[in-house]
Amino acid sequence: MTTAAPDTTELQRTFDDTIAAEQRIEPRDWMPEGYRRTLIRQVAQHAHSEIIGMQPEGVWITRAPSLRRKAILMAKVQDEAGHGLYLYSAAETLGADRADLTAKLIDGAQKYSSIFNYPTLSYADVGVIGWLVDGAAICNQVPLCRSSFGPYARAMIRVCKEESFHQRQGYELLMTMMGGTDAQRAMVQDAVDRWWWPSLMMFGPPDDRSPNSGQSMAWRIKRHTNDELRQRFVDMSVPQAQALGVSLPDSQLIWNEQRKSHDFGTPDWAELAAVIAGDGPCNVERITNRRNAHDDGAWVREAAMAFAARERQEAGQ
Ligand code: FAQ
Repeated sequence: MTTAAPDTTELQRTFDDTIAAEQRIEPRDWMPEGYRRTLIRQVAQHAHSEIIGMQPEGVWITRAPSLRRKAILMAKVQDEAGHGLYLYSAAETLGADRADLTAKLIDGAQKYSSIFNYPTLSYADVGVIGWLVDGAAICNQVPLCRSSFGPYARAMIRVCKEESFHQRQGYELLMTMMGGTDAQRAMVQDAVDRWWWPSLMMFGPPDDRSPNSGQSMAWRIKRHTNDELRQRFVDMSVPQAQALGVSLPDSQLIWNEQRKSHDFGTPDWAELAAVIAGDGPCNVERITNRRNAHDDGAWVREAAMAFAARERQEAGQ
């Protein structure tokens, strides 16, 4: 018996109508190969970012200044692991293989966010990562809760709830330090000076150099362009910096009454390109740590596979 080849014109029309009606594409629905590839690329990069993103703050767990700070930081870093796992699961619903994604991260075939290639030099960095890096992540990810692919959008809802806790803990830590000694205030300002520009770069290249934005917006995977979200982040951060009592390291940052937004300087796009290409201050360290952790965990994966095989065998008997 032969089955008729599916009519892709009809399938494409149903897909386009679903997107136009602001409904969700689900894993079993037909989707164009480009849509599937784009999502696997973005969701995998996002998952890798969460997993690599555990490292800059993770190194401070043993050096946290109090039991309370240690408990908060441990919870936050564990949350990032959880986010990575939801996102790898979302990528699996698109047909990606988890082991293959991990191999691509370790081999450098897939990217992760540039921001995690900068060093954390003092405990104030933990606060500034919470405030600025999680703040930027929220700004980027809240619109992704309306992304057209169901599992990604649903994962984002939970991720964003947890990221807001992360942002608040960072801000609260900075508030505490700003109410402390001159040396503590100087640590906070130094951390802000180092993390401000890399945080702006998290949103990606400017729109006229963002090859993926147009198609991703048309497919409603992305809901805003990189520059729109960067602007939103700057506008959100300026009053927070004022309340905190820190200055942002940008001499061109000024309120524009006409645009009802802040004008700001241009991030160093050459630096972003270099960090993405592997030449950031900590790229080698981050990937080496990830590779070692993967190798060290080989026996756990083998044991889990052997256990699952035995359970299957026993269930079949
Ligand atoms: N870093 O054409 P576009 C977090 C790449 S999670 C590295 O504009 P697109 C939580 C881009 O992939 C942070 N690569 O690309 C946390 C593309 O390369 P490709 C991660 C970057 O996809 C907090 C090329 O440049 N968040 O922080 C970067 O339309 C604290 C051209 O760019 C997400 O992944 C970059 N910054 O827009 C954890 C959110 N920017 O693949 C621990 C989801 C661009 O063509 C502690 N992702 N590239 O070879 C997105 O929203 C988008 O993928 C963008 C990039 C906006 C990142």
